[in-house]
Amino acid sequence: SYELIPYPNHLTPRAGEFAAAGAAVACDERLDEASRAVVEEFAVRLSEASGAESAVTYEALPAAGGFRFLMDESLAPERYRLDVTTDGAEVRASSLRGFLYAVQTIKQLLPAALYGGAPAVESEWTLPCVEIDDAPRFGYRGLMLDVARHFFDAVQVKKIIDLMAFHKLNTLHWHLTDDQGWRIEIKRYPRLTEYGSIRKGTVVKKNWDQYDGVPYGGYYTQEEIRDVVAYAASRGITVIPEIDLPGHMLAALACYPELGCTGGPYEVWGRWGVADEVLCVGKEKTFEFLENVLLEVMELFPSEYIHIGGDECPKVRWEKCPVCQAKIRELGIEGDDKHAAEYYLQSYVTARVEKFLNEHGRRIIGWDEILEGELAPDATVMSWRGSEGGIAAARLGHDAIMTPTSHFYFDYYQARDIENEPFGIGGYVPVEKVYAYEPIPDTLSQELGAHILGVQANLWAEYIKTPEHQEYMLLPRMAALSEVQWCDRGSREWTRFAGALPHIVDIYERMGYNYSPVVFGVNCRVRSLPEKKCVEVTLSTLG
Ligand code: NAG
Repeated sequence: SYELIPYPNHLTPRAGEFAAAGAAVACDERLDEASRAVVEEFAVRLSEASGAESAVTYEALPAAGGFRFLMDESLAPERYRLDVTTDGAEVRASSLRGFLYAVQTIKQLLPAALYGGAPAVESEWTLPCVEIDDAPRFGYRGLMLDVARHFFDAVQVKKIIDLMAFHKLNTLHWHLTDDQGWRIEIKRYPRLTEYGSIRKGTVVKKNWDQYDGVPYGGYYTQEEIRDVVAYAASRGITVIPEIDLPGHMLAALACYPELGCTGGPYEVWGRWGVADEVLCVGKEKTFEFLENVLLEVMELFPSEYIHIGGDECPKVRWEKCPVCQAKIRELGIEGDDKHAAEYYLQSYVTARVEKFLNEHGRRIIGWDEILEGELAPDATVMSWRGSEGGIAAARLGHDAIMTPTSHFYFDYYQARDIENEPFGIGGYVPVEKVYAYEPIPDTLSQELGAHILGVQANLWAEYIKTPEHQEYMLLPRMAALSEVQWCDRGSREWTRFAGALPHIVDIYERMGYNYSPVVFGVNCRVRSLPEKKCVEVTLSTLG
């Protein structure tokens, strides 16, 4: 059987097996350095796990036999072909991502012992024969990590990047700034991390009057950021930074109160929710600040897109602020029956920041609030309050990424029995709900549907404090996410997916990740795993 997640879009079963242990690994010398590294890492892993040496060579590619990695420039960058016969396994791809995805598929087809843990016996090191021609449905396959509400260090972020590569995701959206902490070093404004990365205490659960009184902080140096970006790149993953503006900026305001409408004083926030205090956008020095920050951000992140946030920006300060009101008059902004003038003021901010980034060769993504007022000329919309924002954006001829709370807010509970879950923000997004999402609604024509670039899950971290909890919230929902992102409509099938899940969970276990054993809202016993907190329910009885 082919227990693969995400399942390939074209897979033809074949009879027989290829004995992989000790097989030679021959590589086309045209493979670039990054692709070679992926192949070499695989060969080392296979040798270690099987106990038989698989050596990599770059000269004299044999016509058949063993593992053969071939450069095939006719294939699109994310496409790969894998041809396994009883004699050998041949991979064709044209770029790092193609080779990487082929290797992920091969690894999933081998015994889970490849990933560590209890060894398999030598006779088990076989690959089932198969013919695969595979490429993703969507070009944007994202995961967002919130490191502002709780901080996860570079080591943990890399661990999540490995998980993303395992599931063939290609974009990490890094939410680096928020009311509760500024997490990215900006040389020109050292206070942002010296002071703005630390809050005095944190609200206890949802008791809004009770604080733990424990200072909390953390940030990445620019060196660490560069290192994470390079690490992600070597795994085919683009990192998109988010500087959330003009709301969600209390941490920055606490450092530079002159950037607010009231002048402060402000504090790095110790509670959750939406703060009234936002950037004063009537002042030129606010834009000077944003542009200087973004210049350093662009130095660190080579991504085409920069995420500028835009969500949850209350307008109460702007309504009362003489400087903002003067700006509204100066720009000749008027409200209409849909939105007050202050909404158009936010549109002005977004468009102005977009123009600045465009001039530096970058494009913006913003949360769906950027649709309110007037959408900036080239903005991509991230649809989170349902799918409607994405649909509206597509109808306006703009690109969109679907990340509705209903299906992709991985901070929401995945079990019905929340008494036995780690404390969370609320909501209910079980793995089968994630799986059931269709990103392109029938109401969009094929032409407009092409504006839906892909899908992303968001892991907000108000109540997620530890790496274990972070992984628990991601797994196994990330497996379901990966099929929504990768599989064509016709290749997605719950029963087949659920049947492969125990193998994938076995791999999580061996890779040392924490995960939730909950499927269909109840605890599930997963095949071949030690009895943890599991009850006797098998996937087949859940059907
Ligand atoms: C939203 C907020 C986010 C918060 C999350 C919790 C967006 C775009 N904004 O209200 O800051 O952490 O919900 O689920 O999601």
